[in-house]
Amino acid sequence: MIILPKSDILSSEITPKEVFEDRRRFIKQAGLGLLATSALAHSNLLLAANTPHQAAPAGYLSKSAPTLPSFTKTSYGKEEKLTPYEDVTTYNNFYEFGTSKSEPAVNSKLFKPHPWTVSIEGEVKKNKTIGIDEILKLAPLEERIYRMRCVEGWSMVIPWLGFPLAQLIKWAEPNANAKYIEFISLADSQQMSGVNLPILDWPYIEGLRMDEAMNPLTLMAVGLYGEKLPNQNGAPMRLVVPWKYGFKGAKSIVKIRFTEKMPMTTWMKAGPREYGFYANVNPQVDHPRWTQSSEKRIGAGLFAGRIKTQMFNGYAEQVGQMYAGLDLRKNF
Ligand SMILES: Nc1nc2c(c(=O)[nH]1)N[C@H]1C(S)=C(S)[C@@H](COP(=O)(O)O)O[C@H]1N2
Ligand SMILES: [Mo]
Repeated sequence: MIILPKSDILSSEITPKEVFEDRRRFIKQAGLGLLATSALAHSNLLLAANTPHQAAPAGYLSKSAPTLPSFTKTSYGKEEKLTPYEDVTTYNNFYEFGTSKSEPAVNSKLFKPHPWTVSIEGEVKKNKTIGIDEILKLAPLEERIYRMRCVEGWSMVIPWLGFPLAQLIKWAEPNANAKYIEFISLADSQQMSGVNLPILDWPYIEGLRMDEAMNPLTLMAVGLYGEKLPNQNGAPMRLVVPWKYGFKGAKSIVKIRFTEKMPMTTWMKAGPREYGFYANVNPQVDHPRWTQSSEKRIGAGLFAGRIKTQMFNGYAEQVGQMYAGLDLRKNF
């Protein structure tokens, strides 16, 4: 009989999960986690400066996950230099998995985005549910390269894979009362450590006006860089609205609700003076804590200067007419 020395047993195997999680939190609070994460973020920047294009690593798809159908390339964003894969997948905002940029990639490793069901409710012909595999068959997948501008003043260029949200709305059959659409993210305290903390009023909720939702630019993304969405980017399905600040793009969506009234979103609740419903990228309307006139392009290299932020993030031609007559200072 072989007797294992004590050190061969992982603490995660012998310690109840809660205690194990608590310990990790303690390590973080002691500053060790902080040190490690800032070092990681720093090395990513260096890496980005020297690596023009980094493909998604081979063997990236997990065996149990659905593989994505083939997709067509579109002409969107061909002129833009892509943000390296490494940055897109390690510099994230996904508070359900922690509030620092590097935490989501680490803390979402065991997250299970399959099987996955999305429920459709509110102002619809009838409530229904649809599985992620069926969603993938609703419409042909396209690659769309979009700029993404976070309200915090940084931006990326990401090659998303997805389909126009309009296709899913058509399937959902909203009724004539539907003026707005609400997107609700998963809030699973078992899988998402951040949900146990009062960081935001969970679940994460975002919304769009119906015409914004139907705009051909609005994408339901299921992948990036030619592969299925990494967990930290909102697997298996997240919203992408390229002319709005990044927080409009709700991740890991489990529910879509059509409403007559403008939905109250999570960020509006958290800070009504700081976050409005529209959240259109606008270099002329500053956030109380950040200038919106310029942005830092992530992965552009350590010495790259800030670049000018464009009205509607550069998509004014495609979306500007939807806001004719709306005071964009009041409706920020
Ligand atoms: N459910 C959920 N969705 C979310 C967030 C979040 O914390 N939770 N963060 C938002 C913010 S602030 C941004 S900038 C983008 C970041 O997307 P990315 O990590 O894929 O770049 O996701 C948005 N969607
Ligand atoms: Mo953001």
